[in-house]
This record gives sequence, C-alpha cells and structure tokens, in this order.
Amino acid sequence: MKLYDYPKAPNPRRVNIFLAEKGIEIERVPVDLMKAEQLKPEYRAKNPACDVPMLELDDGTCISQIRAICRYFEEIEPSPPLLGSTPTEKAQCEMWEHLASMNGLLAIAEVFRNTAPGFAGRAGVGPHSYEQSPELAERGLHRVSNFFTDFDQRLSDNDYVAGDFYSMADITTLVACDFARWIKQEIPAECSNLRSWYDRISQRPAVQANS
Ligand SMILES: N[C@@H](CCC(=O)N[C@@H](CS)C(=O)NCC(=O)O)C(=O)O
Repeated sequence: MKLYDYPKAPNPRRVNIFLAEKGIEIERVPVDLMKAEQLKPEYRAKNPACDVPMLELDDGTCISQIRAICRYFEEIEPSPPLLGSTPTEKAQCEMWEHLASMNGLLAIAEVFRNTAPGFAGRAGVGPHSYEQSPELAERGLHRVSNFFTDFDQRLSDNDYVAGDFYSMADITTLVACDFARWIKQEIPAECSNLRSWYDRISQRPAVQANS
C-alpha cells in the first residue's frame, strides 16, 4: 500500500494523525502541491479528484477522500477504534466529523483559497478552475467564527467532540483549529471549553508527531 501525501496541508494531516493513533506505518509517495503535481496526468489517472491524500492498495485500487481512506484502515485495523464502537457512537462520530469538515475546515478553506494570491484561478480543490470570490471569503470569516462558538458549546458538556470517546471527529476539529491560523484566526479567548479541549488533544503523541 502507498499513501500519496503532502504532510504540510491540513487534509493529509488528518489521515496522518489517524494512522499514527493506530500505529500503522505505510509507504508515502510525496505529491508536491506547490508544483501542482496533483494535476499531472499520471496522478489524475489514479485520482480524478486531483487531491491528496490518496491511498493505493497493492492490487492497484485507488481510494481518495479522507472518510473513505479512514474507513478502510478502521476495517483492517479496528484497534484502537477511531470511528466509534457502537452503532450510536459510529453515528455520532460521523455526524460530528462531517460538521467539523463542513463548518470548520471548509469554511477556513473558503477564506484562504478566495484570498491567497497563489490561488487565483484555483479557488476550488480539484480538476476544475474557479475564480476567487471576495464575497465567499467574507462570508467564510463569519462561518469560522460560528464554528468556534458552536464547537465550544458542544464541548461544554462533552469530553470529546463526538461524546465521551476520542475519535476522528476530534482529529478533524483539531486540524481545523490549526488550519484557522493560516487565515490569522484562532480559538477566541471566550471559547474556554474549546480551548481546554484543544490543549488536551494537542498533547497526544500522534498529534505531536504530526505537527
Ligand atoms: N474532500 C477531500 C479534501 C482533500 C483536500 O482538500 N486536499 C487538499 C490539500 S489540504 C488538496 O489536495 N488540494 C489540491 C489543490 O489545491 O489543488 C478529502 O476528504 O480527502
């Protein structure tokens, strides 16, 4: 198996923390996003979504999209469980991981990709070209602010994002909090629940090893 990776970017980091938590070692193939290697024909033939990370199995099957990649590893290496253990936990994990992706990571990406000069004409991830939109960037900033307050509320009576167990929902939320620095945002001082959760989760060895 090979993991096509660009560890400096937030989305590959989610899988790298996930694998470190499970103690899985895997061959990495670097895909340099700064050189647009994700758009090259050889890579596009394996992953039409033109993004990283991407997992290539020994039989040549290619799996992109983080949820699919993590699902695969959870099935082949169930311990420790990172996508929940019971039907309820699994649903809670999926629900909160989805919310952290949509309202955290994607809101931050909306600001970053619609303002950074290097992303002119590349405001969306993937094979298609999109022009930058200042309105989307402005709206994105409001969304990021709401992400912080909503997740602070969630953590006011839960030890972890999905409930009382550590999961992929925590990994995605932590990566979103760090990614927010790329747009000069950080967890507001008044979000004390989110802040103390962040301090606790960022001490985990798997997170430290991928910081
Ligand atoms: N929805 C994708 C998101 C992956 C993604 O956005 N990856 C970024 C790096 S953080 C990427 O490959 N960007 C390529 C580009 O900017 O063209 C997933 O779940 O895997």
